Amino acid sequence: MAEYFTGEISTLDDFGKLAFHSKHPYPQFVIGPPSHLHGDNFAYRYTGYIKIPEDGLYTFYLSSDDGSRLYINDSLVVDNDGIHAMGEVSGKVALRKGFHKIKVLYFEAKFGQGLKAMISGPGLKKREMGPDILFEK
Ligand SMILES: [Ca+2]
Repeated sequence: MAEYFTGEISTLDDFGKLAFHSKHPYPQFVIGPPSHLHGDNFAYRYTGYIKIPEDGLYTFYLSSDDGSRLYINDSLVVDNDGIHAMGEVSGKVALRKGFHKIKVLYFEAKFGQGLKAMISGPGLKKREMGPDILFEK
């Protein structure tokens, strides 16, 4: 599930200042419509659950232009906040096999835009998180 927001911010700390626009049933962390309506000054909040295949230490990666953050079970794991060109930041967390809450925040200020969210760990080679391991409930 993705919630789409509009407004001008330069850090995800100010996410609360954005205006809610609409909800979309995106099955993964992608920049989709209706961002084409605005081009600049928009943001997404993606929420759902990730299925972890076995107990172990997992690495999450966010590449974004501009800022992004990833939370697992409401704890910040990857912080790639701020206005910047595409660049990857990662973070590690120990997880049990099964379903865990996942949330990604993303904003685009001006010029180029992009977002890529990946995972690696026991049973998972580094790969984009897709609809086979992401669930709405
Ligand atoms: Ca940008």
